[in-house]
Amino acid sequence: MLSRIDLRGRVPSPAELRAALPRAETDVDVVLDRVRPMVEAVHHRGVEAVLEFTEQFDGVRPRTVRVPAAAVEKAERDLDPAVREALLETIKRARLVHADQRRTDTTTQVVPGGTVTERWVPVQRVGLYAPGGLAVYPSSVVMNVVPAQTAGVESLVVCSPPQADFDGLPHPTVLAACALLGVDEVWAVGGAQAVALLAYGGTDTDGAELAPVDMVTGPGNIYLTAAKRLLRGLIGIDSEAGPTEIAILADETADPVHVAADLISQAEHDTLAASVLVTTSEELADKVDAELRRQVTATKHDERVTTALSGTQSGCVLVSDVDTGIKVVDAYAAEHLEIQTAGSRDVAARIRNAGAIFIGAYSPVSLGDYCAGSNHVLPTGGCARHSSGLSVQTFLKGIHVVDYSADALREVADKVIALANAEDLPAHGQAVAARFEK
Ligand code: HSO
Ligand code: ZN
Repeated sequence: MLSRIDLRGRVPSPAELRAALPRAETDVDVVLDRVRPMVEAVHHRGVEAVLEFTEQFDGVRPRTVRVPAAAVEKAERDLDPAVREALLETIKRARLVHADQRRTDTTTQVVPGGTVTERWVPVQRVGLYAPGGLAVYPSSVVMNVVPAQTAGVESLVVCSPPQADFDGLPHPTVLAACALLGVDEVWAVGGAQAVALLAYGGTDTDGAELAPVDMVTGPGNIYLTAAKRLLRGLIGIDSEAGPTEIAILADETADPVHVAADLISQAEHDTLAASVLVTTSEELADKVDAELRRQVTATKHDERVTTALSGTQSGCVLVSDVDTGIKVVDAYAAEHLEIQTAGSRDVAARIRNAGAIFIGAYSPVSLGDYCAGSNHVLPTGGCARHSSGLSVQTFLKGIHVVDYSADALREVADKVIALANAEDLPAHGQAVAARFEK
């Protein structure tokens, strides 16, 4: 089922590995030209343009783009009790973990009378995106809202596309999740037009104002990602989310039933999702293949899963030993990495590149998707080489606060003047010298 790459007997270089390893191709560039005029239209014509795109892409025209408070409250009242309990547990665990991420300000005394403080300040207003359509993820509302709230973001707005089946409102479980989190500003808008509306702000059909945001986070389709790329700078963004990925580093001690189930779990998201097994054991690889065939027939989204597993972005890599396996998964830099080997904690400690790591037989990615307390908005497409998942830190900015006395400045004045002259910027030096001239 999974195509095989046999690297046994070789230790390929990182560059060779990058070329050899499967990866989904999602080229945001190709849709930029289509998205640019949409962003412009929303910039100039606001909600009127938003509603035109909404009718075109979502097949529905909401009466107001802002979701009435009564609809958010009703969605919470109508929520299935088991889902409510599960969401509350997810929120509780996520809050527990994210509370520990809060940074404290640090003050460094550089010289007597001269200090630099790094002050962490939350972004003031943030727009959080929750996808709709094929993917309706109330869990992602939690994963975006909790770190933002924990960081102290003052003003939060959630956007999610209106659904024709729900009278032009976003999906009710998304609305209910907002209510449970205490978010009352929700707008029924999706895709590229959502990012543009958040960035520029606008006036609703009934006169309600959407104030522009400073930052937009949350996963979405390729058009939303293109809009984020176009508007980055005017607004801050999280990393560009691509199709989900799971890599599993396993040896002969791994249980093929678990390995297959976990590979299928993420393949369920998308036909472009990537499920990659890296193993030292050919026997395990064979057993996982047999298990995949057995389990796929029993799974609900079997067609989507089969397409994802047999796509070129998925595969099984055979390696001679765990050391080479570590090199392979480091080069791949998966969004989610499971370690199912002997001594899995020690192996995990040696990993450099992964969005999140799941250790041993009882930490599957699905746990992290919902109830581990960790965040599930994670870097994809190899971005885990340089970026982190969503955290409290995403919503904080560090400000350096410089506080020097006259004596402390005098002591270093000649150094500032020397460097300013070396850069042919003498007025910089003069700004210091002027303070000590009579
Ligand atoms: N695995 C997805 C998140 C998710 N899974 C939401 C289920 N719902 C990306 O980390
Ligand atoms: Zn998932």
